[in-house]
Amino acid sequence: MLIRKPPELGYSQVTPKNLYLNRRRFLAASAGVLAAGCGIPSARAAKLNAAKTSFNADGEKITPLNIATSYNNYYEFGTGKDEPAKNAPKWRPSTPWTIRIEGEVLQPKTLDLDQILKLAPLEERIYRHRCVEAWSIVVPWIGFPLSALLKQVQPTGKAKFVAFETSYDPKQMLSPRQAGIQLPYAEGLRLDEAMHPLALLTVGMYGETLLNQNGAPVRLVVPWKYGFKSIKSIVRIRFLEKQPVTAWNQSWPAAYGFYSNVNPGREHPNWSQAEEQRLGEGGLFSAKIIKTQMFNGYGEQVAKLYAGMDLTRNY
Ligand SMILES: Nc1nc2c(c(=O)[nH]1)N[C@H]1C(S)=C(S)[C@@H](COP(=O)(O)O)O[C@H]1N2
Ligand SMILES: [Mo]
Repeated sequence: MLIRKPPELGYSQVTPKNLYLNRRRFLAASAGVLAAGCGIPSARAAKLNAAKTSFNADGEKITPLNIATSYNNYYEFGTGKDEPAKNAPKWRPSTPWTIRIEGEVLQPKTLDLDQILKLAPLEERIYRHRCVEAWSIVVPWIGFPLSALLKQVQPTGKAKFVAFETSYDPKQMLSPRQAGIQLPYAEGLRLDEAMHPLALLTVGMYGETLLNQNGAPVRLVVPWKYGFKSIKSIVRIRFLEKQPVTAWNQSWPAAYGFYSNVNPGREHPNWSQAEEQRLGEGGLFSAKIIKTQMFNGYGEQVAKLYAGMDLTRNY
């Protein structure tokens, strides 16, 4: 009989038992206790297995981990690209981490991470990630469709939008004045966008739990929209009848629309969106310039959400 050694097991052979075990390890790490005796404190990542599924950015190189974890935006921890990686690791996410889901729903709920992780199997998805500031990365995220969480509460017939909010601790984070945007950080999606299978509720990247600077312990990734829609460290979700106020839209509506679908044809007031710098390619400390794709290359999946809409007006 052929006996496979563990290292030969591919993603497709990861069993529900593996996922369960890794969930437990994930919870141990996120709860701030030392994980399985290996001395992994909560600010560090712990291993997280997931099955690789569809929707992967085909043929594109994955951005080196050190770039994706050290060059990004998390304004609560500083407005410079290197500041989240410097300042966020000191932050201690509250334990247990909970998400409150309320608003236009029949059954409001507060779920902790343990309950959330039981809702659906974890998947690894390699997504293109395009910041409105015209840099991009390709990241193997780990999570499951946001819809699996949203289905837990029954939206009323009035619910048309979903609003998301990041945790905010003024003692450990910048003030709104220092950050230049309203805090708590807020984002939103139309209900059908939020239910789209590409919208990922994300708990890990590169095979491990999220680091604080990337939005630990749980964030959104909405790959067909500019990066700022992918809100980090979520504590509250509200179903609403009206379009919610969102942080960047509120600070500069002419530049940052509610939809903010990646659109090379619609310029930011200060720069073109036709091209992007793909970080980590083209040599050390440089980047490859590539053409930006409509909907960040996910048009085949999402264009139908916007049928009949003028995307220059609804930017
Ligand atoms: N709470 C919060 N979420 C946030 C941000 C932020 O400042 N605060 N920045 C956004 C922006 S502009 C981008 S490009 C991504 C960058 O981080 P990532 O590379 O980990 O996705 O996070 C998004 N989510
Ligand atoms: Mo961004």
